[in-house]
Amino acid sequence: MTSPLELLSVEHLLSEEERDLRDAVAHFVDDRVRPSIADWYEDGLSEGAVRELALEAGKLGLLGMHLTGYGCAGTNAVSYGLACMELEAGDSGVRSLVSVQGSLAMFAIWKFGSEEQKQRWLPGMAAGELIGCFGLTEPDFGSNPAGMRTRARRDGDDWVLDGTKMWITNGTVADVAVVWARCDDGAVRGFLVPAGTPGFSAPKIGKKLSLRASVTSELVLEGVRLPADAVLPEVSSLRGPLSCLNEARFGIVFGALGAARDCLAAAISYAQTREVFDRPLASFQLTQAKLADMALELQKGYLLALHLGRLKDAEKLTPQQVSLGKLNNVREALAIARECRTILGANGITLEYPVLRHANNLESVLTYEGTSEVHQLVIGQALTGESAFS
Ligand code: TGC
Ligand code: FAD
Repeated sequence: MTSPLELLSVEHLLSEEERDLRDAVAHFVDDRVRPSIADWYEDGLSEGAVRELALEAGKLGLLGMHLTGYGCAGTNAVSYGLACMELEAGDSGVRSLVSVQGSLAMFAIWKFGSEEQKQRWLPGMAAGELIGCFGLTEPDFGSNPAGMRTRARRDGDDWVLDGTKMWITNGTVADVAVVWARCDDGAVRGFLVPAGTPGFSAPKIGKKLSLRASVTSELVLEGVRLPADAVLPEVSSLRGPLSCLNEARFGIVFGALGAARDCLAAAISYAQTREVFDRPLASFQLTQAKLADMALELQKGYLLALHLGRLKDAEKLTPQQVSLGKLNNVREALAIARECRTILGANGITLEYPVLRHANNLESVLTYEGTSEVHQLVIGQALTGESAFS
C-alpha cells in the first residue's frame, strides 16, 4: 500500500536534514500528543498542559525555529513548514501553540523589537519557559484590524492602554502579550504587556466546539500603564501585525495538510477493515473514488506548500502567494476531513478516531489568520488591481 503523500514520490524533494527534522517532530507527536489528544480535546487543554507542551517543544527547538539568534534554531522555512505539518497531524491546537509563539509573538519582537526587548524575552520564549500571545483581533474588528478601538496614549514617558482583544490563543497562559493599539498620532504600534501588569487580565473563553486542545482568551486592558520601553520601536503601522501574519499563515499552508493526511490515513485503514455488504468498504468503487480524489488534493496541496516554502527560502515569497496557499490548503483539508468522516460512518463522530476532531479544528483554521474570504479578496486584488477593502 502506498502512503497518501508518497503516490507522487515527492520525498526526494526534501533534503536529508529536512526529513530528519520532520521525523523527529512526528515522533514527538506520536509520543506526546496522540496518547492524550482525545482527553485534551474532551476536557479542554489545561494551562499546565500548555506549559508542559511548550517546554517540550522548546527542547526540540520548535519555538521560533525559523528565526536566528537568541536561542532560536535558525532552520529554513521548509523545515518550519514540515514541523507544522507533523504537529497539526496531531492536532491543530498543538500547531497553534507553536505558530502563535514563534511566528506571531516571537517574530514580532524579533523583527520589530529593540535589542533589549529581544534579549529580555526571546531566549526564554525559544526555550518554552516563557509563553507569548498576540493580540490583534477585537470583538468588533477581526477581518478589518484597521478599525481597532484599543488605544495607547502617552502620559509623560509612560504609555496607557485601554481596550479589549478577543479570541487570543494562549492569552490566559501567556507571560507576555504583544498587543496592537492605535496611538494618539493615528499610528498602530505593538506593545509588550507582561502578565500581572495592573489593569490587564486575560479571561479564558469557554464553550468552544473547535480548537478545544488550545487555550483561547479575551485580553482586557483597563488603564494599563507601561513604561516607554514597552513599545516595539521598529514599526508604526498595520504592516507590523500583518507581517507577523504572513509568517504564521505560511506555517498553516503546511499545517492544514497534516490534519488532512491524518484523516485520510484513518479513513483508508478503516475502509480496509470495515465490512459492509459482506466485503471490505475499501473494495467499493465509490469509496475508492473518494480516497483517490482526496489523495490527489492532498498531494497537490503538498506540492503547492513545498513550492511556497522554496520561494520563502529564496526570499521571494509574496503575501498574495501565502494567501493562495492558505486559501487552497485549508479549504481542501477541511473538505478532506469531512469526506473522511463519511467513510467512518457513525464511528466518525467519536473521539476514538481523529477525523471529526480535525474537521472541527479546521473550521477555526479556515477563519483565523485571515478568513477564506479575506484571502480570496487579496488574490482578487492581485488579479484585478481593485481593492475590495477600501
Ligand atoms: P492595507 O491598507 O492594504 O495595508 C495597511 C499596511 O499594511 C501593509 N500590509 C502588509 N504588510 C505585510 N504583509 C501583508 N500581508 C500586508 N498587507 C498589507 C501595507 O503595506 C500597509 O503598510 P503601510 O506601512 O504602508 O501602512 O490593509 P487593509 O486595511 O486594506 O487590510 C487588508 C487585509 C484585509 C488583507 C488585512 O487587514 C487582513 O489580512 N485582515 C485579516 C486579519 C487577520 O488575518 N487577523 C488574524 C489575527 S491573528 C490570528 O488569527 C492568530 S490565529 C492563531 C494561530 O495562528 O494558530
Ligand atoms: P469577521 O471579520 O466578523 O467576519 C465574519 C464573516 O464576514 C467571515 O466569513 C468573513 O470572511 C466575512 N467578511 C469579512 N469581511 C468581508 C468582506 N470585505 N467581504 C466579504 N466577506 C467578508 N486573533 C488574534 O489576534 N490572535 C490570536 O491568537 C487569535 N487566535 C484565534 C484562535 C481561534 C480558535 C479563533 C477561532 C480565532 C482566533 N483569532 C485570533 C481571531 C481570528 O483571527 C478572527 O476570528 C478572524 O480574523 C476573523 O475575524 P472575525 O471572527 O471577527 O470575523
